Amino acid sequence: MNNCGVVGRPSGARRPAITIIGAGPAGLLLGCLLQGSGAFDCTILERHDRASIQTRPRAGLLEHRSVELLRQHGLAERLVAAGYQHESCEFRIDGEPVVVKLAALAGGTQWVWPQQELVTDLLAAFLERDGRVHFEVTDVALHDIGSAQPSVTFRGRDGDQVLASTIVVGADGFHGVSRAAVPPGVLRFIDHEHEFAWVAILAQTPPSSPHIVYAVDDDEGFAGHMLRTPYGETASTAPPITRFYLQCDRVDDVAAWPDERIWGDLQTRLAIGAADPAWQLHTGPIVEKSILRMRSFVSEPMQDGRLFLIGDAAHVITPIGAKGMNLALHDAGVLARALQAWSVAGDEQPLAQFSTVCLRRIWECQAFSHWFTHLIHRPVAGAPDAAFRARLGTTRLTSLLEDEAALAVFARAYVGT
Ligand code: RFL
Repeated sequence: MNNCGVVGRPSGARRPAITIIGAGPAGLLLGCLLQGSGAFDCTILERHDRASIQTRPRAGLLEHRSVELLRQHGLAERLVAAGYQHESCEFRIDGEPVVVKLAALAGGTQWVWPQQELVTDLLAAFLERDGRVHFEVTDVALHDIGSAQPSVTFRGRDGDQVLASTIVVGADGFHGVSRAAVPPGVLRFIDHEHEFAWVAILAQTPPSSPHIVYAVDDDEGFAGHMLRTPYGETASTAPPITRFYLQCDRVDDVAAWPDERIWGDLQTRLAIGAADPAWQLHTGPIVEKSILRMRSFVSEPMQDGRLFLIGDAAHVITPIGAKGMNLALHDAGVLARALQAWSVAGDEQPLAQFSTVCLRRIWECQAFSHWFTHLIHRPVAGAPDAAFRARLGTTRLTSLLEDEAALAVFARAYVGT
């Protein structure tokens, strides 16, 4: 049984007022879908200013099905024109490269489209559809979410304000205020801290390969090369950017990773042996560096009364497999359809089923991401069984890469077809 306190069709001649907390991919897509239908009056509250959400680099890969969702609603124009399709990925096992033709195996492709670009597109579309955004808000608080008349208070440019709402949506990320507004005992939090961590780097340098590269070194661990701008000659005038990841110790501080150490470790772990002696790692100024300790978290259910949680507010996932932003978009799509069924036809069932529908996809992705994380990371050095587990990991990865049927299953889960 879900905690759906939404009963009866929204009353009165006025359109239902939807207050969305957070202008990330989840909140903005929901706002676009609802506002675009003409049946809702949406307001988004965002604690940062417009420029910072439009320039904050995070995710970069959109699944095939996310792009289809955006296309259906006229939100993929710039992404299709300026983003590019990601048709294969490469594994390097102790210097031995293997390219996996994802598009051919999965019947679709992922798209490289940085999160800040998607946020820029969605924000523009939301404003064009007459949605309202309050930027730089503080002191956001949710009230009476168990009643038929919830409200949200906040401090904005015009001082303290109250938004009487029909529905409140928490799209404010993992550290937002919405989840904490649910009374204790209603939601169950399922949490897992992984033994792995990354030094996550953004460097002003062109990609060194046409593919995402997952490199595994039995002794040193994982290194990743993720494209954020196209490989090779392009018409783009944007400065080239590449994301890199290096497996590190969970207790490491970023100070332990000066730039020289980062480039040295990337050289070692990404190196190709005899297969391509000419391959070179492109280097450049490191513009962002952080330690990312891997964590998985799911709230069950994702709703209480008139509050619905979407995106990272309800779940986080390890970045490997690139599912976080895609799950956020999926939640927004499911909630938009449920709210439309409720508003137009008075059908409460899709709203009552919102968490169940989203959680199915979330757990599929959690299972994929957990499996993939363990496949390409190596146990923390010094663990008594490190060598044993490292050999198991490499054997599993090699077996996968040699099995066409298993690779097709992997590719469909990875690409999201
Ligand atoms: P977001 O993007 O965190 O947006 C939440 C918004 O809410 C605002 N906010 C508040 N506003 C008002 N009042 C408050 N009290 C507020 N508290 C917060 C915030 O300012 C923000 O604007 O959540 P959303 O929309 O759920 O989107 C989730 C995605 O951002 C996240 O899952 C991904 O970035 C995860 N992720 C990746 N996902 C992918 O699908 N593919 C990837 O390749 C990928 N790479 C990554 C990632 C996340 C990373 N980090 C930094 C955690 C790489 C990295 C390094």
